[in-house]
Amino acid sequence: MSEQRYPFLDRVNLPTDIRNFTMPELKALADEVRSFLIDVVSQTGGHLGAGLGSVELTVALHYVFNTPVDKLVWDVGHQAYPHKILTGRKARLHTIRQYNGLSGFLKRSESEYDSFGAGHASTGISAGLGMVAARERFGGDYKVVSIVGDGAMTGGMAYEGMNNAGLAKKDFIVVLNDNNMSIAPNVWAISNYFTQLISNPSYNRIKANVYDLTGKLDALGDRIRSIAARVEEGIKVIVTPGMLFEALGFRYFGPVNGHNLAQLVRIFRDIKNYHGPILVHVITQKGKGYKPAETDIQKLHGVTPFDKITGVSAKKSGGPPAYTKVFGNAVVELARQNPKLVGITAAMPDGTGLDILQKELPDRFYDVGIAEQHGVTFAAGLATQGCVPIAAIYSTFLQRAFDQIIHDVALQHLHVVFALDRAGLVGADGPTHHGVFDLSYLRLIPGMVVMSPKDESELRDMLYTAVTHEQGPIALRYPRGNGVGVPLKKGFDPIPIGKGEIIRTGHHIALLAIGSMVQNAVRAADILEKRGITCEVANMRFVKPLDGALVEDIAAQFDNILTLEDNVVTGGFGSAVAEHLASRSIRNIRLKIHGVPDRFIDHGAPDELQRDLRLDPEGIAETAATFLEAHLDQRHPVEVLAK
Ligand SMILES: Cc1ncc(C[n+]2csc(CCOP(=O)(O)OP(=O)(O)O)c2C)c(N)n1
Repeated sequence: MSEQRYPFLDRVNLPTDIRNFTMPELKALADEVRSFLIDVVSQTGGHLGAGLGSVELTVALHYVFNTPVDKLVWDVGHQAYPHKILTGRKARLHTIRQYNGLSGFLKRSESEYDSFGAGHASTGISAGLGMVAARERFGGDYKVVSIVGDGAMTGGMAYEGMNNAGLAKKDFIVVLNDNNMSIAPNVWAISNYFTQLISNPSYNRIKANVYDLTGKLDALGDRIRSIAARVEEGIKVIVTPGMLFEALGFRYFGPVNGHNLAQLVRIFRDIKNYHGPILVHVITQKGKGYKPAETDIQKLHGVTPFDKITGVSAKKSGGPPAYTKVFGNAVVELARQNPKLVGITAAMPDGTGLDILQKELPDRFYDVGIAEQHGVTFAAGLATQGCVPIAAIYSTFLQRAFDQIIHDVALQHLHVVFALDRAGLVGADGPTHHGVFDLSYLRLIPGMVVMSPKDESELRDMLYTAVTHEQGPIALRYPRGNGVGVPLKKGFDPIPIGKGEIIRTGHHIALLAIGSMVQNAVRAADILEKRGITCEVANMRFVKPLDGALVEDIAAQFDNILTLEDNVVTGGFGSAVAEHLASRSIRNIRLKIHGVPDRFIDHGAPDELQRDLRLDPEGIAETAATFLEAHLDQRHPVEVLAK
C-alpha cells in the first residue's frame, strides 16, 4: 500500500483510529476504503458489489459505536470486506477466500470484531437479539446492531427475530441495508414495500420535517424528542397505515441515504441511546462508486480476478459446460415436453441455472426469495395439485429446509424433485457453503431417492429419471464447476432406480464411488495400475436405494473395498454400504469409508481441499495402496478413515 494512494487508510488499523477523525477526513477515508477494496478484489476475486455499497455504512457504524464492545452483527457476511479492512485485517485482505487466508464471510475465530459468524442469510436479527437477551441477563453495557440486507428480509427467520424483539422491547438496533437487490433483483411484496417506503413523497416530506425537527431539538433533551417522536408515529400511521416494522414493535427511522456519511453519523448518534427496538432504513447502491459494478450489479456480486479499468473478468472461458448450465438447459427441454413441470429457486436464478427457464418459459419459473423452507413447502403444495416441481437449491442452503422435506414432502409421498447444486467441497466460500452433508441428511428420510451423477451427461439422464419418477421425492446432487467434458447426447434415457454400474474391472481392490468421486476413482485406478495394482471401479449412482445386489456381488469377489464420496463419512454413502454389508452378515471383507472427515473444512481452492483430504486421484490411490499394504492385518475389518 503506497503512502500517497491511501493517506488516511494508512493511519487506520482499528476503529479506534478513526474515532477522532473530522467529517472531511472520514469521507476521504471512505473513498480510500472503496479504492482499496477494488484494488484488492480485482486481484483476488471475491464478493464485490455488496461491500462497495456498504462502505459509508461501515465507516459510520465503527465511528459512532464502540466496537468491539458494541456488537455489529452482519447478516450473510459477504458485504463485510470494508468491515475487515477497518478491523485490523487490511494487510491480509489479499488472502481473502484463499487457503489459510481470510474468510470471505464473518468468522468469530478470525476477529473479535466479528461478533457472529455468517454465510447463510437472515440470521442477523435472531443472533443480535440473543446477544441483547444475554446482555440483559448478565447486566452488560453494550449496544447490539444487526445489519440486514433487503434480500435477507425475504427470509422468514428475519421476521421471527423481529417479532420476538418487538415483544421483548429491549434496546436493539437493526439496520436495514436496502439496495433493492438480492443477488438477483429482489422479489415480491417485501421489496415493493421497501420501495414504497422510499418513494412515497408525502410520507417522505413529513418524515424529513419531523426528523429535522427532532434533530434541531437536540439541546432540549429527551422529553421533547419523545413528544416529537410520538407526533411522528401518529403521522406515520395516517400516511403509511399498517407500517410493517412498527407493527412488529420497532421504531422506524429512515429512509437514510446510505452514502451520505454525515447523515449516517447523525442518525446513528441520535438513535444510539434510544430505548427499545429500532429499525434504521438505509438506502444504498450495490456496486457504488465503481462503474462496472454499478451497471452490471448481478455479475459483479461475486467475481473472479478482473481488469480494474474495464471490470472484465480475467477468467478464461471455454472448456466443458458447467453442471449448472447443463442442468438449466435440461430443465427447459423437459419443461417443453411436460407442461406440468415448474422450476423453483430460492433467490439464486443464475446460480442454479434456472435463469434459463426464467428467460425461456417465464410462467414456469418461481423465485421465492431467500426462503428455502417456504420454497420446499411451496413445492409440496404444487405437487399435491399435479405439478412436477423442481426445487433447485444449493446443497448447503437446503439444510435450512430439512423438516419441510420430511414433514411436507416425504411424509405425504409427494413427487418433488430436489436438484442440489454445489454439492461436495465448494472451495473459496468455505465451511458455511460446502455441500458435504446432503447424502447423510437426505438418506435417512423414508421414501427419498438420492442419486448423484458421474458426469454432465448422466446428470441429464438423472434429471429425466427424477421428473418421470412420480412415486415420491427424489433428489440429485452434483458439484460446482465444469462438467468432465463428455459428449451430450440428444434426448434422455431413464436410469433404473437403485442401479449402479461397473465401469472398470480389476483384481486387487474395489473402489465404490458416488458422484464426482467416480472420475477421481478412475484416475486413481490409472495411477495404481502403474504400480501393478488393478482396481474394480463402480459408479454406484444411487445412495438410496443402494444397489445392494451390486455391493454383494463385489463383496463376493473382493476382500478389500474402498468407498469414495465428497460427503461427510458420517451417515453418507459409505455408511450405506457398511449398513448393507452388516445387514447381510457379510463380515469377511475389509471396508474403508473414505470421504470428508467429521470436522468442518475451511475455505480454499477445491483442488487444494481435495488434496488436503486425500480425495484427489493421488490421495485416493495412496489411501487404497496403504489400505492394501495393511491387508495382512485382519484386526480391523471395518475402518472409517477420518483424519
Ligand atoms: C440461506 C441462504 N440462501 C441463499 C444465500 C445466497 N445469497 C448470498 S447473498 C444473497 C443476497 C443477499 O441479499 P441482501 O441481503 O440484500 O444483501 P446484499 O447482497 O444486497 O447486500 C443470497 C441470496 C445465502 N447466503 N443464504
